[in-house]
Amino acid sequence: MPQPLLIIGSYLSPYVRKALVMLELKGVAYRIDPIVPFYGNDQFAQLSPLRQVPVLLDGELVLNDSSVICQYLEERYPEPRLYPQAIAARARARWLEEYADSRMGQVVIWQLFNQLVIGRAVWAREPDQALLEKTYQHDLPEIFDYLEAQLPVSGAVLGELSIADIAIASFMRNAQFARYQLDATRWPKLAAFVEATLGLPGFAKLGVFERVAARTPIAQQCQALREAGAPISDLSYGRAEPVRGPMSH
Ligand SMILES: N[C@@H](CCC(=O)N[C@@H](CS)C(=O)NCC(=O)O)C(=O)O
Repeated sequence: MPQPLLIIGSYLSPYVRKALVMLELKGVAYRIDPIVPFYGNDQFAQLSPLRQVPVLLDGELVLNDSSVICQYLEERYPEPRLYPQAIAARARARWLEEYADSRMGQVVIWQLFNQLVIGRAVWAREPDQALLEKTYQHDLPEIFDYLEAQLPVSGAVLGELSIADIAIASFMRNAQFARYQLDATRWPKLAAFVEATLGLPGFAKLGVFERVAARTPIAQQCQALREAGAPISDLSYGRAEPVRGPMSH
């Protein structure tokens, strides 16, 4: 019998979330090895030369990078379509995904979520208050202004649900985990978009496991997630102590 796909990476990573939402929406069976970033063992480093999650294993195939993985899932499981059919809209979707991965990755993940959550939990490091101030006052509003200008009054950013919505909403979810309150009077379209997109069944199902991961100490997460019904793999590429990868801040 063919092995189900394996995703390596934590439920709390927005890059992992992109791939999981694709799998959920397409109804593809998978297993997950929910290692927290930095906790990959030597075998993980061989699969992921940048020591980053997600990694997708499909039989002998090893894929890195969430965008590569999402594109692969789209081509391997075309239904329902999650990249727009029209060439121009498809290119716009890829740009919005890239904007989320790069700029939202830098600000929402490194400058907010990692400062407030990962820095403390993994490295026992206190947040950089000057950086947080710049993030709240300048960098996040600049991102939200841009997204507000891209969004329609309601519905998906490009009219039909696509990788663009999945990517943007995946990063906004981490802002929520960093307890960021989005001002719905200043960014009404973005606030409505976040609520509607994160309420979709794919995101909502994952939300249950995200909350378990968020409240459980790292060493106990696998067990807690298994008990909560997550499709945890038998084998893990995890290790007990964190180690920085070549791309780490
Ligand atoms: N371009 C990569 C970025 C993935 C990424 O930055 N993952 C983070 C977790 S949110 C990670 O593994 N960080 C560990 C590190 O950079 O050392 C992708 O799209 O998959």
